[in-house]
Amino acid sequence: MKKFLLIACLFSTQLLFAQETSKDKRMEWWREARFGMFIHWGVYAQWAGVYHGHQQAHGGAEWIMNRCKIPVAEYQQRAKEFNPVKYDPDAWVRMAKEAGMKYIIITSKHHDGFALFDTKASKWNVVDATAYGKDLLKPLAAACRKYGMKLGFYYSQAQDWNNPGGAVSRKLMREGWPNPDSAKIDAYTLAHNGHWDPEQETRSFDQYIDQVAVPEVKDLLTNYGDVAVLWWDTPTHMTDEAALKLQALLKLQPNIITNDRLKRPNFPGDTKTPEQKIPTQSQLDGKDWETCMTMNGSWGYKSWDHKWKSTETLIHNLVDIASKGGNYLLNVGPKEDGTFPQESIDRLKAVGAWMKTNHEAIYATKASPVAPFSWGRCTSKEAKNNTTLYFTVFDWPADGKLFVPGLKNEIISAKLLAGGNVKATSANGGMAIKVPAKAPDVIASVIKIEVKGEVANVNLVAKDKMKTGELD
Ligand code: FHN
Repeated sequence: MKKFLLIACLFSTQLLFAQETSKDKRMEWWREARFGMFIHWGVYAQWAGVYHGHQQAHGGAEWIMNRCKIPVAEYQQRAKEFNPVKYDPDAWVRMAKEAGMKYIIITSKHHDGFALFDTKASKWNVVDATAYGKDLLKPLAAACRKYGMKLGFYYSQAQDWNNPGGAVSRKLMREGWPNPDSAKIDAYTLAHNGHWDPEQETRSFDQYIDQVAVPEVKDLLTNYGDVAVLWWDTPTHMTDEAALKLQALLKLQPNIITNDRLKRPNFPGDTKTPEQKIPTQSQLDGKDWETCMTMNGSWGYKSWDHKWKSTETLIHNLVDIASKGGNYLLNVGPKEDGTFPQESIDRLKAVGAWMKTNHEAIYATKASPVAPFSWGRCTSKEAKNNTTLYFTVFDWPADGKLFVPGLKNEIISAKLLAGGNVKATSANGGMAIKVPAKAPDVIASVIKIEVKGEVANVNLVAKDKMKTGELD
């Protein structure tokens, strides 16, 4: 008996090891990528955050149908005019590539249920329901193949406000516009699981899963070549049964990576997904993670949101995330006509210019092994028994002096990625770096330092839990 248990134990350990190894293989490109583009696009771009002259009071513009309680027929009527004649997927992919991004995740279907692709599962798709009448994802997949860009699909598996039976996260009327019938509408949504239109309830959730979500995900995983990522979102009312049906489809793409939003907590997927925030050092537990973030305050295009993050913030975020071993999935919300907002284009270009000089400090790096310090961030790479450390300086020192406490490895070389040498010496139980008076880049300058041997990682403990999706 003892012998049997030992063999069973050995076998299961080996199985676990094999699973982990194959996960490592699948995750290889993703762990090296560090930077991707999120795209939130759909017919909601037609409203751009304005309903009958009212600025949507809360939430991203992609939520306008729910927040403003737009009736199904009215929403679909306007969608008939959706005609993004300036859509140029080749240009989109080039912009992502030039920004230094290695993958794109696009909303194939957001919570309004509108499919950006051709499907027989529902008429609520770009081919059947809009003036445009053509699959939007096919040419994007072709452009991604052309430029060696990985492509992943976001799919709202549970929430669907147009396909009957889809779940709804209940929001109050006042979060949309000051509708005089607010009290009546809120009472209705309370009694109807968040739904505001009887059209949404002519089918059960299980029927919706079987008749819409499952066949649509099957279409996505069959008709677009390699799909790098399936990005689930908001597991509102998800059941194990539904999650298992969707998960089973993933075998159509054996190398696919999935996130942790299919159903909580028992379908953890491959990646954690902190939203609009960068985890603190104490929340890191060795699991793969990706921060998704908007460039202004909205995922979908919102004409009146002008709170754009500065290029400096975006670059610092990217570096901060890489220094903690995560990926940055930065969002663009294209306009109704298919173009990117100019503010997004400008920022992508500026980040790309920085990446041109400094990408080495981002791609294929590992988290910082040294204790956090105030003047910047560190990423690392191991090579031939030695370690390369990249110190990205956010606050260039007026006196030309930087200090890394605790780093005692013998120093092999030190230089600036922008060109030019710096002097690094071991001193006072750490490493002292003497830099030129002027920063090569006012936003962030990278010092590359090679040291002998491994650098012991002092940042391993996860004391706090990482918070991920916003609505779960
Ligand atoms: O409700 C969505 C939201 O519109 C957006 O798609 C984000 C992106 O992570 N996810 C949900 C909120 O967690």
